[in-house]
Amino acid sequence: MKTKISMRMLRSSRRNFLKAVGLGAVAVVVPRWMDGAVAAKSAGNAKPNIIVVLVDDMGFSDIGCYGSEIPTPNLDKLAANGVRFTQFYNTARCCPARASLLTGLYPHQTGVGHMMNDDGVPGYRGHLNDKCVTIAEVLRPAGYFTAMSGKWHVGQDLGVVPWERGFDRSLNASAGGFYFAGRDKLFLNGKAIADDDPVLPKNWYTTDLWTDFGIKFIDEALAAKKPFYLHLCHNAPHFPLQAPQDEIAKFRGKYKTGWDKLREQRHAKQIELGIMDKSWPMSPRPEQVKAWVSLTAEEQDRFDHIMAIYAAVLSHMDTSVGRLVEALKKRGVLDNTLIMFMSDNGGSAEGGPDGRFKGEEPGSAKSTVFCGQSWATLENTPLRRYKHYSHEGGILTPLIVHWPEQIKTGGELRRQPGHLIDIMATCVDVAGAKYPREFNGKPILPMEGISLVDAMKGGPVKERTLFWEHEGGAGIRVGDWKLVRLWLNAGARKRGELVELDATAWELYDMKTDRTELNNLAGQKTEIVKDLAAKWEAWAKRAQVIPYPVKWRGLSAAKASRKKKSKKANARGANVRQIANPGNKNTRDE
Ligand SMILES: [Ca+2]
Repeated sequence: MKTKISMRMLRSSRRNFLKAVGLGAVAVVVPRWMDGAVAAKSAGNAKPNIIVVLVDDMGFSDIGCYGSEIPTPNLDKLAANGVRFTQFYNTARCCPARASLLTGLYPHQTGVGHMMNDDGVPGYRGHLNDKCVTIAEVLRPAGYFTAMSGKWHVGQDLGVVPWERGFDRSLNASAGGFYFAGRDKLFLNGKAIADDDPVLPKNWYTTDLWTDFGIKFIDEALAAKKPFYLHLCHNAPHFPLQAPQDEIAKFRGKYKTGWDKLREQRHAKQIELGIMDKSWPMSPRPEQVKAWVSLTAEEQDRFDHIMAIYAAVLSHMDTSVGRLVEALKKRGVLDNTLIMFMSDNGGSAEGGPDGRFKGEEPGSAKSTVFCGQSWATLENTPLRRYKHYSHEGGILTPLIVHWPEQIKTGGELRRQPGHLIDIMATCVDVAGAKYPREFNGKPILPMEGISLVDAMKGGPVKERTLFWEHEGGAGIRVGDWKLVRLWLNAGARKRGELVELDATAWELYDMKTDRTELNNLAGQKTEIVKDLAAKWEAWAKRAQVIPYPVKWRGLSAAKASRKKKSKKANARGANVRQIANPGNKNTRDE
């Protein structure tokens, strides 16, 4: 009955709509973009196209419209004509973030709780399982042409590939971490192709390659007269950082200002833009990161060169976004295309405080350059911590949303919290698609996220609880309360980023007054800590976060390290835990 009424209201667009969906008299879900006034305007138009542009290891403050000095005019333009979210979250690491984005579930529910190793327990199989569906698998039956280009990283080596998970077209690599030929195998629509295959441009650079094929696939969609979903996953700006030498040269010398001053500059710009509140102080420079002025001229030059390469990688990525937007405009489909731009995790401290600067001609295919912790501290201004962690520096990303037909209030900020799990629900909403209960005869878990369409337009989002877990590090957010812990975080310990004795304890922060997580209230608000910790524990069980893999090498190493630290702490009579950590008991069984 509801459907009938809706369809009567939408009489003028009914025929086109049904034609587009490829359905006859079957009951359909009416997409909300056709509601009321929108329906009149959209009558006769095609369904909206959707593009997700995902970048890799980019920090919260790295683009101009979020405070950076790196020129990103094309992204800034999208922001000026669209909206920017100030509290949009990812899941702190490449594989889990991609799994979550593609499926609308928490990563562990899809089997990708960590990276691409099959660790034998449901949350850690190293590939997307059969309890989830990808956005492509959901939008294809709704009439969409589905395409992806770039880094896949949800289990190709274990047999989970884009062309079998809903994508009509794909040019992809199994993982990322490369910019030039010779580093990883490419697959075009399921077929492995040589780096010099004639179908590819000569001397390709991944950022351009993914965009070029994205545009090519869009052309195929338009020729097929279908709306499209494009999943465009850049390698940029993940290490090893590589970019054309003339572009690197443009930034050489500019980073001799150093991370201390640049952090202050970015922070001031964020306050001016309204991205950050001036009452939230900047997180202090971590003790592992040296004061810029204490470095020798030679050290400063080396660091300047590293950051010049990073800036060139990012700036090139921005140019490619500009080319994509221009291509949409030329084809007359920009206004009816929802573009969402985000990063899979925060700036990366991998490589340690010094980063890495090895090989011939830094920035070339023969070099290995990592920003490292010192520059990552700038990338995540003004937040604490990095990729891997559930503190804001690890999980907060810019989200730029551009959709001229629907978002008319260009340049505004959206302060409602959102998460990668929301992208599936948003796509389902925008496309008028139906999220399945079963797929290929297998029951599918319900979506965890909510549509952000109302939030994009300035409306509220339903209050809900958001959760994080990665390598034992964890977080939960309810309203403005955020409980977060470092705990085992095996990789981080190995890299020497964690110096805290008391890494097992939960920390509690009020996100309204303390976005930079500097005032830990766990000792004062013990009831809230207890309540949120119990909620986290219940989620961890429900979402396959636990049991942790018995032989998970990271956890084993961390456990050993934790025991060692514990012993030392006890010898000194220190109180190792503020509260009992319910997660611990699950690893005692190892
Ligand atoms: Ca990443």
